Amino acid sequence: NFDRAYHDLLQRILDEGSYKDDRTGTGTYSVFGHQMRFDLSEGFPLLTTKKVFFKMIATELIWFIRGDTNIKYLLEYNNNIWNEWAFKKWTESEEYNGPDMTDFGRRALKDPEFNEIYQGEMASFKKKVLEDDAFSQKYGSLGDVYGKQWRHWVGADGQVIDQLNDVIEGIKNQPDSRRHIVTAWNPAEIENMALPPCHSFFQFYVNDGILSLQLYQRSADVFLGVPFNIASYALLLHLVAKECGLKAGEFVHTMGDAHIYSNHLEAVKTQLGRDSYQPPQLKIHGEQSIFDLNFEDLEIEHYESHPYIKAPIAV
Ligand code: DHF
Ligand code: TMP
Repeated sequence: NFDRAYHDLLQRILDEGSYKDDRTGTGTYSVFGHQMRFDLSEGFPLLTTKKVFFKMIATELIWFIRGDTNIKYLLEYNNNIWNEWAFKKWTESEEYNGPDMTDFGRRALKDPEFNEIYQGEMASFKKKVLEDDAFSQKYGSLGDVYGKQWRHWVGADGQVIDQLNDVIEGIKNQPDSRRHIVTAWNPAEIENMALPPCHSFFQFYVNDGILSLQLYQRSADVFLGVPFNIASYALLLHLVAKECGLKAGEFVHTMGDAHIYSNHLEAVKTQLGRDSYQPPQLKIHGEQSIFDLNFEDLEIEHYESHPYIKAPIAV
């Protein structure tokens, strides 16, 4: 049962987690080192004890696969999950001359008057990214994040490495290899990223016609980020398995700093009080390659869930 593994992690952090301050100034309870396993033959691991939006997960993954790092693509699907980190770069730039947006994430939570102003600035930022090409090229970009590293890793001599394509060729041609790896953690380019990769490194494993994937996630926001990360990598495993003519096996989710933000505790307790439903099923329509996939080719069937639980994201 997929929700069980997730609830066990939430409960473990509540029982054993130690409190510490963090970069965002919010404070977290955390454990270091945790692993969950999801056998995809049992269904698709979209959590059922709160509603999780598959469309956001799928459009974000397709955006990574396209090698895109600009939020414009996400905004075209009304996907707002990366806005704050592009907005931060914009408001810290020399060209920005609107109201002071220092520490906007935390201020918007405690100051209603500031929140109004922030919402207005964010709305005009989104509009400009969608409508003004020159602006979006400059300020819609998150820098050298996932899509860049997966598809266009630049080596020391300027050679461009397509890690995702290479790993797929590797799985097809030498399934027994122990080198089926994609890494987003490029130390030389961390400083050019809006946020250093959280889901940083993954490896595939083939046995008996079954493909498995293990992810190393260095930092895990267990209430908001992790439900997305589980579904995203489960979807990636399905897509790569299909591409290689293999069956999707296990998604192994290994985490470093697994934390619950102090302002998510109430939400976590609500979720822990709920019983799970049967997991939904993923349908991939058509026979196109993983590199030509559109959101419209994907479908989640029989998704029954408890209601959405809203919680603030730490920026
Ligand atoms: N920062 C932090 N502090 N936690 C994160 O999980 C995180 N994730 C990022 C970027 N920075 C982050 C990228 N992924 C949401 C989910 C994943 C995600 C970013 C945001 C999120 O806000 N989810 C909400 C609403 C989603 C929606 O807009 O519909 C949720 O309740 O799941
Ligand atoms: P950090 O860079 O200081 O670790 O902050 C990143 C935060 O974002 C941290 O709470 C983990 C969270 N996060 C996820 O949990 N999953 C994700 O996919 C992303 C992008 C971030």
